[in-house]
Amino acid sequence: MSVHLSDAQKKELAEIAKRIVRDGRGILAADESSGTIGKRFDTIGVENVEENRRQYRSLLMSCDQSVKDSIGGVILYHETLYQKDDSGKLLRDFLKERGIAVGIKVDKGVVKLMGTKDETTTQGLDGLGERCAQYKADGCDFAKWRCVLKITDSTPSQLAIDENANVLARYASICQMNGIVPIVEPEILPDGNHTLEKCQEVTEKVVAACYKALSDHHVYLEGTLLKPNMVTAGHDCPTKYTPEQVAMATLTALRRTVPPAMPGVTFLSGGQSETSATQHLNAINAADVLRPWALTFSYGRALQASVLKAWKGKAGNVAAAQKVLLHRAKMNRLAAQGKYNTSMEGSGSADNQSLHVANHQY
Ligand code: 5MM
Repeated sequence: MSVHLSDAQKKELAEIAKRIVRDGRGILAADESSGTIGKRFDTIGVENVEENRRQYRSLLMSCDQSVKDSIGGVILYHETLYQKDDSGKLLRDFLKERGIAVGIKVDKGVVKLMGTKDETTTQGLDGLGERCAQYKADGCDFAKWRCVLKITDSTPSQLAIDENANVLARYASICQMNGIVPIVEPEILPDGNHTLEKCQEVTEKVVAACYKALSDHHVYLEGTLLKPNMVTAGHDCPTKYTPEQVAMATLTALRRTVPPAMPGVTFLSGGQSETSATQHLNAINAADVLRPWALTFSYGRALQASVLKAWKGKAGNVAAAQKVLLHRAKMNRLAAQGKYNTSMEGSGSADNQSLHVANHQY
């Protein structure tokens, strides 16, 4: 007997996806695995132990109610889904109360592809159906799976493009069968000295391959979100491009490859500074071209860098750090509506330091 999503299942998936990106809302990617959050904590001298991770994630989740106007979903790491604040309240319940969708990172990291120049695929399919069913029962609405591709003279190889597209599609189909909206994240790393044009060409190839695979796997596009890189020049490219050039290259690549049935593009920040990530998002939404999807943010570093700096691991700084989070979330919501201007930053804490981590794959 063939397996299909019922109309009710499709309706539920489409509603979750639309709800996350409605009216300029975006996603807080707080799903750093324990190794990755350790790198973030290193920058503020905080020890990477479970208690500090709990304190930090409590700060993020218990932010003022008004955060719901800017954040439609938060992606959690497994550990956080079951953590409680000091009063014994589950952190995920803060999100539920605010009407914010609960997301979960379900991939298990990257592994090398034999015979390639350090290229990778992402693992985690074994037992994914059971894990998704449990996450759904535990209140999750959506999931995230990240694949990584690299630009060099000889990469991404066709093998890496095809393999990563297929594993993303397989993951997406398993999520949907369990009532979970999959975020499809094929990240092309910004490492290298390649031009904006080269990144556009590779992004088009990679995203087109993803949509071919999603179609082959009968994934219901209305019940998915895409989390791509913006099209930017390589980190070491000597030519600098304006936000408008980045916006047009990004929109051109997406308009050529992403079906309008897919409701929302939720960009990763990829090591851009907080202010660049916001400026680029604004330029994308201010461009005078047809944009059939919501174009918003799913930032990790670009929403948290100045929050971490304000917190520094001290209980007395929690309220100040939460204000910083609210501010960054609001700036990005405005950018997702094309209404942001750098003068809105005030004398606040926006960070214009690059957040680039070489070969960011962990
Ligand atoms: C690319 O990383 C994702 C978006 O973060 P940025 O906006 O900082 O680029 C992020 O969600 C990432 O996938 C998580 O931090 C999980 O990473 P690890 O490497 O711990 O799986």
